Amino acid sequence: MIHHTIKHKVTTLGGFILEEQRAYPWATGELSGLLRDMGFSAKIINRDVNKAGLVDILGATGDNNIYGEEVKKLDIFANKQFLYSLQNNGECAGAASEENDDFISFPSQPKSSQKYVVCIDPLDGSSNIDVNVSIGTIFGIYQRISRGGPCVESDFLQPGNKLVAAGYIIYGSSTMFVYTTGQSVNGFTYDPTIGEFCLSHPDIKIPRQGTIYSVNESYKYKYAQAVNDFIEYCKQIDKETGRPYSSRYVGSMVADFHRNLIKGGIFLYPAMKGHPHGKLRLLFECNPLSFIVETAGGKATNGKERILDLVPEKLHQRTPIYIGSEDMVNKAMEFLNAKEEIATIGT
Ligand code: AHM
Ligand code: MG
Repeated sequence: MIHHTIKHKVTTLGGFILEEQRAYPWATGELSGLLRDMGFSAKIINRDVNKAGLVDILGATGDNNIYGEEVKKLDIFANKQFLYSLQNNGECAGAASEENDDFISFPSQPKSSQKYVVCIDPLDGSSNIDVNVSIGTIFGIYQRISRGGPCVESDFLQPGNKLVAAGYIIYGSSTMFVYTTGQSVNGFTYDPTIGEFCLSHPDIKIPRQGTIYSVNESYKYKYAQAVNDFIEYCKQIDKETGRPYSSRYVGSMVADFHRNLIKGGIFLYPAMKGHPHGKLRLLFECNPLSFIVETAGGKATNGKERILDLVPEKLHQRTPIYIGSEDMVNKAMEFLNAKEEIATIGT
């Protein structure tokens, strides 16, 4: 007879979500069900991302999304998969996706309270799909405001400080599911041999100060002088503060964010001439990651205000963002506050 020694306890994503729920005696399990479904969809997307080079799912569809950007087939697949799973979950009243013009209201189901709405970027970093570079999913969960019947737009136009949970999945050298309900940030690595996300990064805390800066420097000519001054600061030699910092920019926000969360660093996508609100979307990208970074002890601002306090006016609103280690974000703010021109850039 073969005896296998169990070396240590493995906590799966599903098990962890349940444990977290038990800590709140008043919890009804609806949020837990929603999070578990996100984990299930992540496994399906992971499967297809991994075989993207083998099947005809790879490549552009030729269509443009609502921003005029080319849509890759996997984006569409991921969008359909998450929306399908959310609709069938029964706890979700509706979803807004970066891939759809408008929000979707799910038909009400008997016996379900449909307390939540979800904002999702199903596959972020789409320009990296074809070239085997990390991509990700970002999601945020809110309690709906309207009661009963179909969702209304104001259910989705809530500031990030109202998020009840947020997370991301990174399809990288390994696949990870990282989420928070506002207490702690926990990361789970996918073990394909057992088909489970297993707790690998409990209670993630972002270092107060890091040594990485992430920005697309090729847009230097479009940034405000204050932004370029900060970038220059990152490159200066100064032993005491560990400068020059390392420049790391994947072009997939989830990947850049994840690395900086673990190692410490700052990611910035500033306002640019002609793009006064930058590129990244408040609801689908910036709010969920800001909720995560703050829970992990970091900071996120648009240059003036806390990202989580911004009240969205439209679903696809964009915002400049400075996100990461607290001291580094504060330093960037010092540069921005020193110059008035940031207020008028792009106008
Ligand atoms: P997407 O939603 O179309 O994938 O675009 C978002 C991505 C982010 O993941 C990334 O940080 C950024 O776009 C990179 O943009 P740029 O190529 O302008 O630096
Ligand atoms: Mg995106």
